[in-house]
Amino acid sequence: MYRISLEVTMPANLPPQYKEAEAKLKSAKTPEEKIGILQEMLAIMPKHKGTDHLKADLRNRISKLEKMRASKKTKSRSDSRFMVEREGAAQVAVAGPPNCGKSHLVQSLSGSQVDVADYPFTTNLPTPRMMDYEDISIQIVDMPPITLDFMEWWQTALVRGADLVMLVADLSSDALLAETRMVRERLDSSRISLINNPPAEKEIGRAYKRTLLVATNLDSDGSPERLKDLRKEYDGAFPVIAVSNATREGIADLRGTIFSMLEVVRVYTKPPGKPASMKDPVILPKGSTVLDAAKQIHKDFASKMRFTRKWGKGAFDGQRVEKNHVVEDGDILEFHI
Ligand SMILES: Nc1nc2c(ncn2[C@@H]2O[C@H](COP(=O)(O)OP(=O)(O)OP(=O)(O)O)[C@@H](O)[C@H]2O)c(=O)[nH]1
Ligand SMILES: [Mg+2]
Repeated sequence: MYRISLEVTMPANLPPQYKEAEAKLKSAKTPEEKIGILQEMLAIMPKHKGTDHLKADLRNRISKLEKMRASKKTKSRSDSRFMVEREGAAQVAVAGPPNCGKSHLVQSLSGSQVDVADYPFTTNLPTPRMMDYEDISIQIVDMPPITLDFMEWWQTALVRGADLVMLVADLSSDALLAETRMVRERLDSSRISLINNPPAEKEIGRAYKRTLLVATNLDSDGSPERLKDLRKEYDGAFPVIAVSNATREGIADLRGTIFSMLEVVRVYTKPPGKPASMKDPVILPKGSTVLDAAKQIHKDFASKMRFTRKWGKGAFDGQRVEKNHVVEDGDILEFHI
């Protein structure tokens, strides 16, 4: 039987949100719930030397809880239903009010079946599906609806950890503006801001998540007027894309928008003198360098690298590039070690 201590000595300068999270931790029951709260506490912690010790302690407790989860597989099976293992190039969380077409949208994007029904709260567990985009795949995670008084603890953790949020609004609903505000308000009370560009000053412990607003039911009566209202409220705040899950209008464009909003680049590698492997590119954040790409392939690679040749944008074929050269989507790199 493992016992995890919940007591920690606190440096004096921790924000009040930390205390709140710590209080929640005391009443948390499952390891998954505790891991979620500990991760939140780590995010809240100010970054300075005085908190190094406490951070290490939190990480240690997270890893003990994770081990505990792994060793108690049968017992924790019901709880592991709430955890989503990341897969593919990125993870997108789907948030929205009840019955707005979230699951149908995930089905349209992924081509695989999801529970869709004409009543609220059809989805009650995280449901990951893979969406193909050109030569990569992106994980889209369907979730239960969010209302002012309904959001599970694990939904907060999932949104916080996602690379992008798809906020879904229903163009067949007269209440779409109020519903969308409600979802944002609920997330906001869990210290999650849906944004397009990160603010200059960030609040400690608050997650700022890039968001794409997807309006479903473009095929419904009155959708043009409601879309106009939605754009009026959100243009400039988030990109707004309208789709129909019934006619599939807008779905192909949405795939491209999701990829571009992830702000990642795909880099391919080739051994000297051989053709490049155009499968399974390395996925890196935009602005990454040749050195970042090398590090991702192998930790020894970066230190042993003598020089690199590149095929791609902004270089002639096979041009030697420096370690700090910024790579572009589609570049092929040939590392010489
Ligand atoms: N005509 C039309 N119907 C849609 C569209 N999107 C969703 N629907 C229908 O709306 C109903 C609700 O869709 P779901 O995808 O289950 O909604 P949800 O947001 O996942 O609902 P919860 O999981 O209960 O929150 C279903 O009957 C869908 O077929 C659309 O773009 N056009
Ligand atoms: Mg659903």
